[in-house]
Amino acid sequence: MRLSALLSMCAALVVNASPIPNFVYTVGQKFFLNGHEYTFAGTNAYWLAQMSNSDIDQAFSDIAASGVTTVRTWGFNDVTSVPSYGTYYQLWTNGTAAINYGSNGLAKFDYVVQSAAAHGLHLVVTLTNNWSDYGGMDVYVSELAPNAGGYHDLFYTDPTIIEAYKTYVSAWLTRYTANPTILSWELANEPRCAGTSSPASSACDTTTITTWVSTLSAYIKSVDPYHLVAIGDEGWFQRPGAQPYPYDPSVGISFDDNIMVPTLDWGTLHLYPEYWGQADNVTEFGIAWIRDHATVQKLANKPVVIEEFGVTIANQSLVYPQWWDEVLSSGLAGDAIWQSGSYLSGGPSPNDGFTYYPNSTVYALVREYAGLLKARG
Ligand SMILES: *[C@@H]1O[C@H](CO)[C@@H](O)[C@H](O)[C@@H]1NC(C)=O
Ligand SMILES: *[C@@H]1O[C@H](CO)[C@@H](O)[C@H](O)[C@H]1NC(C)=O
Ligand SMILES: *[C@@H]1O[C@H](CO)[C@@H](O)[C@H](O)[C@H]1NC(C)=O
Ligand SMILES: *[C@@H]1O[C@H](CO)[C@@H](O)[C@H](O)[C@H]1NC(C)=O
Ligand SMILES: *[C@@H]1O[C@H](CO)[C@@H](O)[C@H](O)[C@H]1NC(C)=O
Repeated sequence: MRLSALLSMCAALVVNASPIPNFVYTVGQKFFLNGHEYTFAGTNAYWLAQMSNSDIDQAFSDIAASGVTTVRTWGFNDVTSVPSYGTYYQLWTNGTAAINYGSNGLAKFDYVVQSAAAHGLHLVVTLTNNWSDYGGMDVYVSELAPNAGGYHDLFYTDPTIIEAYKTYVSAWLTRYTANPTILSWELANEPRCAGTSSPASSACDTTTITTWVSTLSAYIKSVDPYHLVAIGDEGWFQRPGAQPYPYDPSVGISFDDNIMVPTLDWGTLHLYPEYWGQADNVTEFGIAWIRDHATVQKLANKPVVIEEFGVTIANQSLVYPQWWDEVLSSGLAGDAIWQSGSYLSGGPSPNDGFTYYPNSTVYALVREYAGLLKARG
């Protein structure tokens, strides 16, 4: 543990020795851009690439007006047949993937990047999903290891799947290597041993995902040394003793271990207390969750960001300010609320119960707290 902490500090120093102009980089627990502190005040909008170009512009315009600097969005959609509508990046046929470079594929994402830049925003791009929304890990497993028991965690260990994922990731890395609008790549949204439609094998434990994170983040750095890399995980702990479930050694992924991987630049956590057995205690649980990750941020000496959070059962306008206050006072590097909404040409953008729109109380709070985070530094 000590050695890996030391290695990660050395890696940080090497990166910081020559920051690339216009690329966001890290020094210790903070983000920087062109020699100035970069405020990671963010939001999520996974659906951006599914919209028309004018709707993408509208969404980024609303987001920029809320004062945030950073938008997290999906860089994946794996399909097994061509959809009648919408953007996809990889079409699977009988175990072979074809990357879609067309106007409903990576060329569409070019517009997302272009519009983000035009609105002065940076992007965090996540490259696959634990969940089966937009394909994700289970598509790789069913296409490439159809007779191996269907275990979700084959995604992290099967050599053919690892190569296929590297091939996909490299298409993104090479397309955007020189593009500073991308702040960071993320390996996966919410990786865990178990999947939506597939179980975990008995072999999957925390070392499974830590090893995968180590391999894949090193691979990304080898192809694209300019962009930051994070996981995109929920920040689960593996703490001994009687603990609330997100601290409990049952989920199979360890924030304490993963943050020490030298080729990871920053740490991520999510916060959904009502889905994590904490429905009676959403505010207090969230405050403790943020504080405990800020403690690890200091130990690891890397920025840590609460890059998704939400609650539906309580008044968001009362809960979120208490969570943001803890971000500010704990020193946690940044935040990104789940999720931004806009009124678009075809109606409101998707609302999963967490979406805030430009005329809402939460939108005004996003703006206020983005300003407070910038002022804190
Ligand atoms: C992956 O997806 C399914 C969601 O149904 C869950 O069963 C697993 O816990 C897993 N984790 C997530 C969402 O990160
Ligand atoms: C895929 O496999 C099925 C069943 O073997 C076959 O019928 C089909 O032609 C194959 N499709 C392609 C595009 O190879
Ligand atoms: C609520 O969460 C906090 C932080 O985890 C904990 O200290 C407290 O005991 C919890 N309260 C209840 C009633 O569960
Ligand atoms: C939620 O809190 C906000 C801000 O305190 C308040 O304006 C609003 O009326 C509350 N809404 C409900 C439904 O309690
Ligand atoms: C916000 O604007 C939308 C679309 O114009 C409208 O339907 C909604 O009622 C408004 N909500 C509030 C809280 O003003």
